[in-house]
Amino acid sequence: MISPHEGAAPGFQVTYEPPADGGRMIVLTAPLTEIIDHAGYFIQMALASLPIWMEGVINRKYPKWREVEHNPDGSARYMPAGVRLVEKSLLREYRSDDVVACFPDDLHKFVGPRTRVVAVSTHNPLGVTFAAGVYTSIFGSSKMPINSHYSRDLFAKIKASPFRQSFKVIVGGSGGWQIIQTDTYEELSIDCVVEGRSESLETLELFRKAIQGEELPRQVEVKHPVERDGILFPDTRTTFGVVEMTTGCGRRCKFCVPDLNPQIALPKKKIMEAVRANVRNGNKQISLATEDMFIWGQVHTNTPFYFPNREALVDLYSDIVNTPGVEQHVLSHCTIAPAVVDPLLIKQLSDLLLPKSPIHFPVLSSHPQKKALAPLIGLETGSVRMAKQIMSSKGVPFSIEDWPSVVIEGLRVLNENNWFPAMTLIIGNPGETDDDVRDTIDLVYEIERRGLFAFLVPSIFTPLHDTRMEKERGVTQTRQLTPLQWQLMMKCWKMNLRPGQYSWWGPMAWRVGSIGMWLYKLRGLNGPNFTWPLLMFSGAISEKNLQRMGKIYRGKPLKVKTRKELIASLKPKDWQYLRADNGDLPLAARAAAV
Ligand code: B12
Ligand code: SF4
Repeated sequence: MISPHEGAAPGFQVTYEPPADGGRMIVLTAPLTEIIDHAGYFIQMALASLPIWMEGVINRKYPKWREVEHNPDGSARYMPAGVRLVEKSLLREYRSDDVVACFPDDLHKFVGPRTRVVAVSTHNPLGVTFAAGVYTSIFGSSKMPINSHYSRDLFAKIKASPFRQSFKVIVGGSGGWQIIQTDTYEELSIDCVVEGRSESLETLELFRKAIQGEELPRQVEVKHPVERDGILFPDTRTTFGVVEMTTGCGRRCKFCVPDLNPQIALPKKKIMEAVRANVRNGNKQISLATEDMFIWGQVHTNTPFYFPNREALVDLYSDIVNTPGVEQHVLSHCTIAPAVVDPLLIKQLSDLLLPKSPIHFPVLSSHPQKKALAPLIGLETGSVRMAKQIMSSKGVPFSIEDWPSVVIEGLRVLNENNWFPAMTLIIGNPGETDDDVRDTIDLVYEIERRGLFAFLVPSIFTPLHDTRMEKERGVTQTRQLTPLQWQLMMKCWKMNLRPGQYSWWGPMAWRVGSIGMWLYKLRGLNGPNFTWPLLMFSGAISEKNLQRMGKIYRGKPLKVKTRKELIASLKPKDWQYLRADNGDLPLAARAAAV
């Protein structure tokens, strides 16, 4: 029996048998809340966004969420794609019995006197990123979303290992920067944070040093492969069947992290091999990770990447959903302008993808089984002034002046084809004025007025590490939000609940629930600016009356360009890239096409 390491946190006073074989030399893991893949994407997003005191809500909805599957040797059956690639990268140099990927609760089975590195992959360990931080801060205790609690729990387990002195802890993944920025190395017992991809030879060098017991730098930045062949693919099962489709984006939004990576469309052959590997290892679901699925097939071709390659996309997705064993397929991220550029592409993708979508929106979908597609799309702002400053190419080939029209027209095309995206909005951008917020409120009301639907996810501006807005400061706490910013936030959530309110008890439950919650906790936390928007959200007083009382701003109708007008606004040099079968071509373009 062995006791915990001296610096271990209280509560980790467990003793256990060390692994009989001395443990593995390199042990890979991730927080449990980032590994689980049943119940779909939404459970992880909820775990990232709700505070730990609301864990009971998740437990009630998904009583089995902590149950995971093991391989016969006790290692993890599935792991986030990031962990799988670290594993794959290391297996270029180390033997497979030197490396293991395991669940946090199984660390003691693999960490022993032979262990030299425990490597942790994290997506969002401290919850200080956009959307995640904001909701926990609305509900209080902003520093402890459920995911963050489980991340800390993982680090505490590692810290408590009786073998802690003989191994190094290396952290990587898209959330590593949160450790650097909050300087939580000591607290979490982390030796080094790696920023960048595991494929890099510098990452291998770091592991070599750690294995030799050399001191590691606190922070290492490693290079991203610039060639598509430099990216590795998993040949074991990944969480949610995530397989990378592209890296980078190309639209150059100033606040964006993934756009800093090179724009690469990964080879179909390798994507398909990774899909089949997932299926072979028991996965029934697949999701292609991308910032914008629509650039795949159009990167570094003679056509600008923002005119999607319809045939290539349809061919790729067709092969994926028709792979024997793939029962479910979920979309990840995309942009909205391609829906305006090529509505027929959206239709063809719907025909292919809806049958395998696990998402059902009974009230919204016109599909016979009420299936829907719900990619994540950035709306960010309805203010053209703001959009010009932070994301001037977001809507290309259309001018950013037309951004509100691109959003409305794009959403119309998507909704008609049963795509009901989750759309993110940023509140409190640096320099955001009341007029900017009013413009965004106008757009949100226009969405409502036209009967369109998107699940609107407002978040508070977070200056993300390394981006061109890293040094900028916006709103930092919910208490600083203005009445208009609060109203925008609560209006989005009110609209999100529309499809859930088609029961006689629904609206009443919300009214009573939200007012009760306000009285109990939220009034003190979020300050006086929150009160009227919350009353609007609850529906206790009608929006008309609240406007009459001067308490809220009800958006004014927007003049929105039709698809035909948007297409007509393109430069003549872009006409050659438009598909005639979508219609709406300007006369001169039609003549040129003959
Ligand atoms: C798929 C995805 C999801 C899925 C699945 C996540 C999962 N657990 O598998 C879902 C929808 C659930 C999700 C949820 C969230 N996500 Co997400 N997601 C992605 C996406 C599109 C792909 C991630 C992926 O698997 N990439 C492929 C793998 C191979 O890349 P990787 O993990 O970065 O790993 C590489 C390197 O980081 C490195 N590496 C990774 N781990 C390690 C470890 C070590 C030791 C080393 C050395 C290197 C290393 O090597 C790998 C390559 O070789 C990314 C965007 C992107 N393109 O990365 C956003 C992204 C990671 N998500 C993001 C966010 C914000 C979230 C949420 C907080 C959103 C929310 N509010 O709900 C939640 C958090 C969930 C949680 N549990 O905490 C942000 C992260 C921002 C940040 N941390 O600063 C990103 C970058 C999106 C964005 N545009 O900003 N996400
Ligand atoms: S469109 Fe999305 S992924 Fe592309 S640069 Fe903008 S925020 Fe980043």
